[in-house]
Amino acid sequence: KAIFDWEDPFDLDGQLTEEERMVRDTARDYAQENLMPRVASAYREERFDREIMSEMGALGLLGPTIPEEYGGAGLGYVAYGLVAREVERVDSGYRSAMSVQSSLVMHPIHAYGSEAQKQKYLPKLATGEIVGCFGLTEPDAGSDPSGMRTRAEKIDGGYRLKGAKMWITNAPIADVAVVWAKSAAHDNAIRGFVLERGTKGLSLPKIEGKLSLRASVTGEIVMDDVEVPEEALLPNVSGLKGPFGCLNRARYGIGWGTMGAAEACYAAARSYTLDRHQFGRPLAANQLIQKKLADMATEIALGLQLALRAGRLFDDGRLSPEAISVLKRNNCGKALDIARVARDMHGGNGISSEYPVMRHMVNLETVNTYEGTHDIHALILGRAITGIQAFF
Ligand code: TGC
Ligand code: FAD
Repeated sequence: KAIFDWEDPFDLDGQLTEEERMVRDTARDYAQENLMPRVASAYREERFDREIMSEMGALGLLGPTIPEEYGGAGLGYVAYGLVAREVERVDSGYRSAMSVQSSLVMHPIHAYGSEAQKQKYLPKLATGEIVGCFGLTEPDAGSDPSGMRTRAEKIDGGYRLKGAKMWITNAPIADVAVVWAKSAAHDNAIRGFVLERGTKGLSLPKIEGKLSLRASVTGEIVMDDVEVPEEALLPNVSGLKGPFGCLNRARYGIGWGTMGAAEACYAAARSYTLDRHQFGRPLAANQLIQKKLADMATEIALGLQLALRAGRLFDDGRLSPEAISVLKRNNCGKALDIARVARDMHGGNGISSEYPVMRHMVNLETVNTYEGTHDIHALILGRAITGIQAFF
């Protein structure tokens, strides 16, 4: 009979192209050899090592779907997802840094920017020479970004921006910020602007004291009458579909990434319960423990097949935003459940930083919230299924 592989029961590996496997192996080797040794102390100290961006850039892991002429690797979305999975197998915070740079900064510049903006920013973002962040959320506009207060007003030769963005991944280390604002000169439509660090009135302070995603740096974008030239405007998109076009890509990547975190928790729970003895036998010899492992294996296998199918549709131009909501919502929720159960299976050791499970668990609380909360994605799906808007 065919052999059951506890790590890959449905032969995901066999469904990948040779190029995709190569990208996956590059990301896995890098993440295990270079990120894993750093993560426990980075998490304890609430530290993000800036050089990680340059290291990822050197391996082609930043903006992998951006064409080679702009410094990207010109790969497909399955390859991008595989990178997210390998990086998040170590920590959701490292995947955050990577996916913000790729999907939320490089993508909008590539999709909506002028040729000059593409030439100026993309090659440096691809190598990690510069870091970007993405400002949509505000203190009073999270799930409902249409309620944003940030304003851009037309001035001679450019725009003046005023407002504040909150909970912004990478902001404190960012050289550039893609910021969304209502523009008076464009009928108050939401428009994108590329702001550069050092511009008068722009500050990017760090948010301290997070209990989740501590190996990722998060901050604010404060715009106190920031004046930018006309060339800072992203010319080729107007309205919420601009930021949402970026979120589609990041949410898709999270669908893969969260499965990496779930796989790490599943593997840790399996190995811990095989090694640890209570009542004279391994914990893994108990039916309750085996059921938990069986549930994890099942949800991970389903989640990965969903992610792969989504990636193939994305590469084919046939993945709807609502299907991305199914992927983001399911895989975040299931990964969070798996991490909570894996934490429990480690007993007291499960709360120690010597084991990865509690770190993954508290990280996934953020991942379940950002890029559209679990319930917001249910409402997006509810609207698509019934045709009835239930947000308000
Ligand atoms: P709605 O009326 O639905 O849409 C407004 C316009 O946008 C278009 N649109 C989309 N276009 C492309 N892709 C999508 N997914 C789209 N969703 C909507 C839509 O067609 C329409 O276009 P047009 O031309 O007709 O104007 O807008 P709404 O205000 O009713 O939206 C409601 C809702 C809940 C769907 C939306 O606001 C939402 O998704 N809220 C969640 C907010 C969110 O996800 N924020 C994420 C912030 S970034 C972040 O968290 C980064 S974390 C990164 C990390 O560290 O990894
Ligand atoms: P709220 O919108 O206030 O939601 C609070 C609760 O109410 C949630 O449970 C939500 O599901 C529920 N809720 C809201 N509306 C409804 C409704 N109509 N019906 C039922 N329930 C509802 N944003 C960026 O722009 N860029 C970034 O780089 C970024 N990085 C982040 C990094 C971290 C660590 C965190 C924590 C957040 C980040 N975010 C970023 C912000 C993130 O996208 C928002 O936190 C998220 O969209 C939720 O918004 P909120 O926090 O304002 O919650």
